[in-house]
Amino acid sequence: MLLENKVVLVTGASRGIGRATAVEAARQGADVAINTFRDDAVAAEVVAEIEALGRKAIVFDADVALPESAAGFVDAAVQAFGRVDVFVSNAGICPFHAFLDMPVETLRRTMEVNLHGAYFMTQAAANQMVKQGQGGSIVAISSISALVGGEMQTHYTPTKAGVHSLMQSCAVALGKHGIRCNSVLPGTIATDINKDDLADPKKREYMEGRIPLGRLGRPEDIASVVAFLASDMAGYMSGAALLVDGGAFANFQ
Ligand code: NAD
Ligand code: RM4
Repeated sequence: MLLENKVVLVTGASRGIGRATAVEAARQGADVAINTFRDDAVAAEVVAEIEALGRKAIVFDADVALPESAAGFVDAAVQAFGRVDVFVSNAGICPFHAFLDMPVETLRRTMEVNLHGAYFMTQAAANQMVKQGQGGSIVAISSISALVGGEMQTHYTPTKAGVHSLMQSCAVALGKHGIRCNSVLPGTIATDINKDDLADPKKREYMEGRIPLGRLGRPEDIASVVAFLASDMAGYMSGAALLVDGGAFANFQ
């Protein structure tokens, strides 16, 4: 029980890594506030999964790209559970597209959801933690894409480098309040975000072949690392980045 009786907030928690993280937090003893965006039926499933583990959950539907969503999510969590101990910034999009004809709107939306959304949400959660005066833990889902480029990801990789950089600066800004800030850099995890991209058997085989552990990641592979970083077991970690990629990044030569 790494997170016994803690209150954990997760953005983009209806699917993929966010959903697995919310459920893992409950398995580790936390009550969980999940942010979702226009995904009501699936959100209800996540709540049911958390309640089946004997913990409480609330859903807050909002677009993380809007600054007002952040205070709304934190307020809803505080109203339901009284405080915020852990905040996980996970919501993200990656509409794969070539560089030379990248539509302005695709670039803008990707930046606003992935980077501005992480900023607004982290700021709101941090303000609540500072008000409580007992520290806290913030974990952002960055990516291996913070370290390497992607032909169809020129709009996306800068947001993931940005999210990691945000955690580093927040670690500096919030250390005096006992708030730890870290990022997790997943490799390729099979979720809806890359379902179409990996539907091409050649691409999938190529990606799997590059991973020393021989398989794509699962959302649970990331959720367990987030739970560790969120917990007191990682009490002296701040400003760090954990690469969770089955060895893919190391496999160059
Ligand atoms: P996913 O598509 O399965 O899940 C994304 C979640 O974010 C969904 O629940 C979706 O509803 C939510 N979301 C999307 N836009 C939102 C918005 N504007 N406001 C609120 N919620 C919103 O994808 P995933 O793979 O689980 O991605 C989660 C995070 O992990 C993303 O930040 C992504 O960049 C990162 N990541 C994924 C991989 C991977 O290979 N899957 C690798 C590295 C990093
Ligand atoms: C990740 C990483 C994965 C890709 C997803 C969409 O950050 O680049 O390989 O599938 O994004």
